Amino acid sequence: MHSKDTISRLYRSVLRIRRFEEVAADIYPSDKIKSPVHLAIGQEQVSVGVCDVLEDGDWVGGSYRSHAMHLAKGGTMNGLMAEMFGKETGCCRGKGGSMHIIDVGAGVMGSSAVVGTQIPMATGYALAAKAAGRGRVVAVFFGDGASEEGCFYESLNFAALRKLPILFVCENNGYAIHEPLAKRRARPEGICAVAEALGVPATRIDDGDIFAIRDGAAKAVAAMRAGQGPVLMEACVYRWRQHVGPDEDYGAGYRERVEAEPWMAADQVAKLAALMAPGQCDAIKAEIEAEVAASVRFAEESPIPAPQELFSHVFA
Ligand SMILES: Cc1ncc(C[n+]2csc(CCOP(=O)(O)OP(=O)(O)O)c2C)c(N)n1
Ligand SMILES: [Mg+2]
Repeated sequence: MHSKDTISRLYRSVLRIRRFEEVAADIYPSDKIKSPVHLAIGQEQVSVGVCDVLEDGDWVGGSYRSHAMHLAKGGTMNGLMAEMFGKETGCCRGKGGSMHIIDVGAGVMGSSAVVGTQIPMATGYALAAKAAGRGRVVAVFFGDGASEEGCFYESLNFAALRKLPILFVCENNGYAIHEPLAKRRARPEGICAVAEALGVPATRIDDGDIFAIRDGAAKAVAAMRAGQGPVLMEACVYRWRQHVGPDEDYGAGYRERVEAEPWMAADQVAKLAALMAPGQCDAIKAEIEAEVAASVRFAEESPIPAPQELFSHVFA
């Protein structure tokens, strides 16, 4: 059983991400958002469940599909919306856009558009965290497709060998762009077995349940803080929208809407809402609508970066 506080905190966080992305999707055709968008609508609970058990000094890293991770870890909506608009007030001063989110103050080490590259980078952060000896941990989010990159194996092996405090979170939505797992792996259900073979204990949550994700992460993080080394969590979820872009794509020829329906029926936003008092839900909804609307105004009213900004915060 989870406390009322936990339920309302999780509800607020998943709904906040859902509404941010729905509004961003509505704005997208206007061309005000200056980068491609990869939406996590339907998958928000993975970031929310994991980040719920992280602390301020812990780090997260992710892929191009990382709005949820940023907001769940404590990033501001203003900073993220302005970043998507390419504005100076964005969390990367307009240089990163939707796919390259860095927010050091919120513990977001970065997100990367090159599939899988966040995994070795996060492993390096975990090595640094272990050397610093302050009990900090790292969670790295990546897709099922990324688990087929060579650097996934290298990183897991190194993390297991050095007992690094890193939670590898595989967000398995069953597809790499349009290619289903069964066309890519001889053993589509073998991601955890691969991790175990490399010495990384692994758990699979096959129904996208936010409480199972949160509790699994809590157990893993406690073990990591106690020096027991890395853990892999495979969380099965479903991407409701296109791989990239604001729309649904059930007519695109690679999947049918009927496949999505059980996942939509098990929507975690609705599930959490049903566990709360109606008045409390309405109050949270109203606050979130106001926050999203304010972030759009903030992004619209913010200046575009001055040309000289091109030369700040770059190595060469
Ligand atoms: C190294 C590399 N190879 C290929 C691509 C093209 N690409 C972009 S997203 C993607 C699919 C990745 O799927 P997955 O890891 O499951 O993440 P999801 O998009 O489902 O969240 C591919 C192949 C890329 N960006 N980088
Ligand atoms: Mg995928």
